[in-house]
Amino acid sequence: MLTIYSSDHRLHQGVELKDGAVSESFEKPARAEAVLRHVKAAQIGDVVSPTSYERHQYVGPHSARYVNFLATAWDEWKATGRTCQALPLVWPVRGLPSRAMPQDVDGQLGFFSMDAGSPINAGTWDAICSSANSALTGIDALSDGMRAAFALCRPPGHHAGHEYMGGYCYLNNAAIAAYRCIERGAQRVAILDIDFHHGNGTQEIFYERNDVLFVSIHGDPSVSFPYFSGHANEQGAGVGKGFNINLPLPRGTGFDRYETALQHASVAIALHKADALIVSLGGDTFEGDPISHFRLRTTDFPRIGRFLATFNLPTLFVMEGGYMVDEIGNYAVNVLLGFEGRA
Ligand code: SP5
Ligand code: ZN
Repeated sequence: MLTIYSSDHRLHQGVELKDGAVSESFEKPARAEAVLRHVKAAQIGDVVSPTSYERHQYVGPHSARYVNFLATAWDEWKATGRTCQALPLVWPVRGLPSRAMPQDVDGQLGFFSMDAGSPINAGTWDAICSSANSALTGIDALSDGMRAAFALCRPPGHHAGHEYMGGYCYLNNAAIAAYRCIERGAQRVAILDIDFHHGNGTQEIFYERNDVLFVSIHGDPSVSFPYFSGHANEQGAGVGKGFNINLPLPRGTGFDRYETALQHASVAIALHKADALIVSLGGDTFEGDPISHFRLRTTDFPRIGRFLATFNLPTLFVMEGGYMVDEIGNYAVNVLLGFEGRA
């Protein structure tokens, strides 16, 4: 299996509001470095750098004005005289009348975000481009005939919507890869999201489409981030009705219940007759994750990988969350080893 990784992710180091104080984000560079270490130790295959792609490859899943905002926000913020990270402070919630894009960066930060979890600093744009380019390079490898690839993306992507960042995400790497997959000739694509959190951004981007099936197994949004997306009754709209499947699970979910959800997902994926599978792979389903509450154990991860291999599809794994830094590489790579029949 090919792994795509760029050290550019280190250019992005964010802050997060935690228990009322600004501190280092759970989503930090050491995460990707831990995963890379485990990839190398497990000899999972070659590690290559992403190819460069033009910015227009991000447009479609995202709006042009949102991509432009991401590219220019730091300079605009700096021009106001500030050197700290850029964070939103006001959002166009229901009840406020205007949906017009504000002209200054403080307003735009709120306009283009769902939460304050995605700060922007000097290196953010380069890091998020390399992350998206890793997913694009992976899907191109599949389109060229490779069976499987692992895009070791950081920052993650699945909370990023058509026109918003949030939940540590900026560009939706999995969605950008799915668009590219169709551009390269696929008729149908399935995206399976097994990060602990609901992939609200991916859901939004494909909600009205019947060629991209989105299936997500995640913590019940009534008690888990992102709270406002991920319920079972969100099933797609228009021709996309039935092509969005949410499988929310309660606090404390262990492998028994998780496996039942995986089986449910696999029936839907088989029926879709997809040409390729994209897996949004989060390690935050692990029992020790500091911000999540499933109870999967180390030995459960190879079982997930073995299960995914039975779909018999060209498969791109895209790294999403997972915050127990020392262990995250372990479970991500255990899924890949299980997929390859080596664990
Ligand atoms: C990609 C991804 O996994 N994003 C997750 C974003 C979660 N952001 C909200 C974090 C809130 C953590 N609060 C939990 C406190 C537990 N002590
Ligand atoms: Zn997550």
